[in-house]
Amino acid sequence: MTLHEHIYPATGKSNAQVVLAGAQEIDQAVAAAKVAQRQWISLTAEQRRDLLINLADVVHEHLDELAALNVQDYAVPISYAGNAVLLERFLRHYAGYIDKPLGSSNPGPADLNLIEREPYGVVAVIAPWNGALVVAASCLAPALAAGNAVVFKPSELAPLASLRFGELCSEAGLPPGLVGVVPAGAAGGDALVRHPGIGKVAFTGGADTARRVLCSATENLTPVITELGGKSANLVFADADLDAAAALSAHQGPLMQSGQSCACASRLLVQDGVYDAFLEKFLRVIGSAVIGDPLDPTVTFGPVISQSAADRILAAIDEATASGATLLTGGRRMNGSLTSGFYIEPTVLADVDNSSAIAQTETFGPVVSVIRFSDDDEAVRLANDSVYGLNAFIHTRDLARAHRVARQLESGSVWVNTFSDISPQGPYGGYKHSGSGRTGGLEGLQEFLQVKNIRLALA
Ligand code: TXE
Repeated sequence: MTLHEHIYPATGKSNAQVVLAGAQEIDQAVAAAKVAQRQWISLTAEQRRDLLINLADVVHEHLDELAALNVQDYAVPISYAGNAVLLERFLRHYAGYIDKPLGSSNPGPADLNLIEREPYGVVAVIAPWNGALVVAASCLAPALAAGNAVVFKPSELAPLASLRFGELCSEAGLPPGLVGVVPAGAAGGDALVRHPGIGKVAFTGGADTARRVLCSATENLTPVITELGGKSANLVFADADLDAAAALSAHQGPLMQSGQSCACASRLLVQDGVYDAFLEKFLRVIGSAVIGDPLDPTVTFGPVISQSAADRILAAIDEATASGATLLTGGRRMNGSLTSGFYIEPTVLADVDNSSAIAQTETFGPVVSVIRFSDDDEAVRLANDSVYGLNAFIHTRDLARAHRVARQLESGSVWVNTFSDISPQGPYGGYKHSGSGRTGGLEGLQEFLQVKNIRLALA
């Protein structure tokens, strides 16, 4: 294990010391999880259901505390306190599956043909820094509901809310070790993926890291589901409600979590006829963002995660303008009282070529690239011209067009006249380099169940 200084992005100063797990601590967590899983699966379905509901109740009682820890984790404004609420919703949703029939039987020629669904045993859930509680919701909740134990590894950059959640699991009465929270960096994460006691890995993070995870998982042929990055296209058609589209696009683009979201609508495609009118509204909404202390409930825009992230994002902006993009707003590190934090102005670039680096690479910061299009076919072509395929957004009053375009977009989720309001009722996940597998819905539960076919001769 190692001691890690956690840096608070709003001040650039340490706000906690965290013990990061090494291979030994990972091995201990997996061993404890194996014992706990046997206890867990020996309970009745009603007992497991009631324990998950109990955990949801305990999370509900601590929403404010978890929201405050989320701020300490990655300086997301307290006004965006949705992560813990989502965790409670997913826990309640998946608790509801536990005592419901998931198996089935098929007519066989002369035998009893049973299809049963069984847990993997111990599941490793690896979370990114920008939403550990969201990943606890989308991956840890269904894994538990499916009868697994979970070793949960939050990022070294944002371990605090997850550590508290681990304590709440004990308070809720879950068997000790059933949820093992082990903050760690790449080394601890790799030890977890390689561990022979892990039955399945649910990885959420960047595509480059996913490649390393998939390679390591081959050591034991451990199955992996991945929820990765995005470069989501946001299509504004001429018939859209421009005021609503501007507000949604600003929120889903540079403002929400300062653009540090896999669902960030970072490529804004605007139809020719409304280009100027829409941009004026869009820039006005961005200009109304309240930038400041994330603990101030009126603040809607905070810093990026680290000094290195700030440097990376500013370099990407400079490279884009050097390549011909026009800077419409932003593009600089904030100064004044915000200088010590990693604050970058909300940034909008126009005249962006869709084949350029800024349009093809996940920036993961408050930067949106604006691209014009003339008709539906060009909008679809531009939107699909990306290695990513996580989200796409459509703004139009013509729902026949919305459905026609949605069917052509190469992305796992399409949002029409709304923002990415992830919920437990719908499967969420990516096409192409945005990952495989789904979280949410019945699909999200089945990711953590193995299918067994039992044939019993009755004659
Ligand atoms: O990812 P990283 P970050 C994506 C988002 C962006 C990334 C940002 O689009 O690409 O996540 O999060 C651990 N073996 N999503 O910077 O660096 C690391 O410690 C095992 C998509 O954290 O890939 C961290 O816990 N683990 C998502 C985790 O991997 C390793 C929504 C991710 O780290 C490792 C949110 C290794 N070799 C963000 N190296 C969605 N699609 O829903 C690092 N880690």
